[in-house]
Amino acid sequence: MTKDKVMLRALRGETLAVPPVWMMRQAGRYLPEYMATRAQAGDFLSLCYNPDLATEVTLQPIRRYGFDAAIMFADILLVPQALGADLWFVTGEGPRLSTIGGAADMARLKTADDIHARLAPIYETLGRLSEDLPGETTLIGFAGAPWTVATYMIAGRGTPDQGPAHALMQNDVATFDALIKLLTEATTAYLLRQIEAGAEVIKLFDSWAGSLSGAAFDTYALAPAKAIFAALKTAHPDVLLIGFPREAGEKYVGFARATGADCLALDTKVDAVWAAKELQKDSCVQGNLDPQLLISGGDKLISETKRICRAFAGGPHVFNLGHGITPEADPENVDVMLKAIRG
Ligand code: 1CP
Repeated sequence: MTKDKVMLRALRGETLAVPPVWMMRQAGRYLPEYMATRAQAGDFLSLCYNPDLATEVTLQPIRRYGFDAAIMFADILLVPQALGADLWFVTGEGPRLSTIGGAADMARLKTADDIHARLAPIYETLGRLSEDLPGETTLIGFAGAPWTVATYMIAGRGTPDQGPAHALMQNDVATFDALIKLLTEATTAYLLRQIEAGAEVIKLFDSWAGSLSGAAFDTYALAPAKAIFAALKTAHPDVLLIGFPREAGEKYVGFARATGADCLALDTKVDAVWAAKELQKDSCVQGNLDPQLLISGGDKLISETKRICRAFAGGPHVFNLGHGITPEADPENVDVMLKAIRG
């Protein structure tokens, strides 16, 4: 009876007395059971590509906290790897990739049709999760949005200001556009398979959307999201879609209507009262709680959690954080947050 899952009801536009709740990065290093399974896998990428262990870490926060949704364990950088980029993780630093600097590098990449063999374990993880999850828990699949994934592929790593990607956009727009087009196609193909494997909701992470402004935002954040969402809805009219143009500021206004997103994920900088007025009339909203509060805890965590619930009580709302929970978070503070939401 998927119709009765609270997460799906909220995403379809229902206003609920108690919002459904899940957390960005809910499977992760703040949980001792995650650290144990990751050690068993050997390293992060081996964990992503092991359906048994990826299923296990996805289920861990559901068992511990009873969240209303589970997000499959994987990473946005698996798509570049499936397209032929080299990918590795440097402990304590983050991801590293082979770089895209021009047409010759683009020519070495595969096409969107070629990604599925490499990504087959991810589809298998989703299949297992749709069998193993409790009946009331919604299964979320995801991908990075083309712009955000392109910033990593161009720089070969995470960057504070996405400088290399902006430079390529300025200096070699043909290569830049070809990369965005390839990523739009590959992301669409990847997400279609995720839905076929059991994902009920798809979240598109545009973590670096905030560094695009004006026409560049419309061309490289809004238009790709619109194209991807349209293809998913055409093939699977019941799928529910979450957009996350992080730090888009005023550009959040109209984003759900323009792209067809059923829900907008809000970063920590968005004012909740403003968002309730300007955004919630068009779609469900989720997010906004500062993940730092799950380190510090205390009365501030409770009052901020309740403030967000109050601000969004008049419309469709899913409780979530404004960005991922950090390794330093105290697992007991998550219980404090849940009690403040659910009473
Ligand atoms: O165990 C570890 O040490 C690895 C840490 C880790 C984890 C737990 C990484 C490396 N990725 C993940 C999992 C992950 N990544 C999930 C799993 C599901 C869940 O939420 O529980 C998801 C949805 C992501 C998405 C992701 N990866 C994003 C978008 C969201 C965001 O955080 O803005 C981004 C930008 C990445 C890239 C990435 N992967 C990992 C790191 C440390 C980073 C950021 C790198 C950087 O910018 O410096």
